Amino acid sequence: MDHILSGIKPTGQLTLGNYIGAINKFVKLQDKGESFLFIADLHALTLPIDPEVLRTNSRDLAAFYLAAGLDPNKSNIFLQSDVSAHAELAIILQNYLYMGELSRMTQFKDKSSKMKEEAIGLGLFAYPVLMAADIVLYDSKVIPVGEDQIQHVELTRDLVKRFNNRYGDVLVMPRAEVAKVGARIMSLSDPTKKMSKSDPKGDIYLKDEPAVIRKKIMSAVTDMEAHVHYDPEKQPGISNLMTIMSSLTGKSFEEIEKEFEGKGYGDFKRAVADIVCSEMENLQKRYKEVIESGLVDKVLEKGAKRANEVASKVLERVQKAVGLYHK
Ligand code: AQP
Repeated sequence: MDHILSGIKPTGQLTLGNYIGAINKFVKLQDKGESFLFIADLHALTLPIDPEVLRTNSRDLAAFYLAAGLDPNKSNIFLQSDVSAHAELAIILQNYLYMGELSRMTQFKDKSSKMKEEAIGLGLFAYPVLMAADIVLYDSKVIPVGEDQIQHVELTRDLVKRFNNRYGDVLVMPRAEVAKVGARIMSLSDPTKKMSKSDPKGDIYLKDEPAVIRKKIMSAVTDMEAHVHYDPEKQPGISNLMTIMSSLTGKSFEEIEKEFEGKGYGDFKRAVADIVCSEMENLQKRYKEVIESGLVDKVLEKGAKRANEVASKVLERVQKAVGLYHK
């Protein structure tokens, strides 16, 4: 059975972008192989975060995974920090990725450009090494991610090629699986920017009340064209709302254009708001049930046990390959 691997950082409140671009995809993929879905808490430490906030976000993320429909019997949900092989493998792999490559990573450039040099931790610079370790540790071929993560999977592919050229077929070559629709949900207030939990302007949060969601969608930035048409260059705001609608209903852009032919943006936004609110209401109801059931800790424990089984074997293979002593 193929292994599928992905993770989300518990750095803030989850957004509709995380839901459409990642969580929903995990749910669809869980019948195609054994999934390893981790809560990337070690990555969350690369920028300052309050310990209590990190703990709450981590539990919330696990609860949202379950609420969205991930089945703990098919998907291993676990904390990255519960599987020490992630950190151990990163220490080895850091020798096969280079400073130039790391300094070209978009996420490092974006985040470090807003900081004073003295405040930039080594972890923020070196996080792609840990990410490469995350990716190769489960022998996964399929890495479902949003568009912003392709660069990390590409870097990992370079590393795998480099490592295997030197040591033989030790690591499995991963490939990013990016959805055709919904791989990049944009901010509602600036549709040229990604909806991002670290940049709250224009976000819809999975915990937002329906009235708040409706207000955000009704005031989403659009354009003067006044017809519902998919054109991300000329009509980025409307195209983004169409992407949200299409991702949550399965309707194609053509179907949406036909449905709203001759209608104004107000009607279209109301329809998008109805769909998002209904989806979020159901999700929030299940999230509450999950939290009250006390299931989260059990699921994390079970997930970590299985993840440790698989990861320790891959780590040992790498240790042997590079010459670390093993009987
Ligand atoms: N807007 C988005 N559209 C589609 N997919 C998205 N993802 C994130 N935003 C969108 C996908 O969610 C997964 C987890 O991403 P992440 O944990 O790296 O977090 P983030 O939300 O992308 O991070 P931010 O907003 O930059 O904030 P920080 O760094 O503070 O956590 C990935 O598969 C991603 O593609």
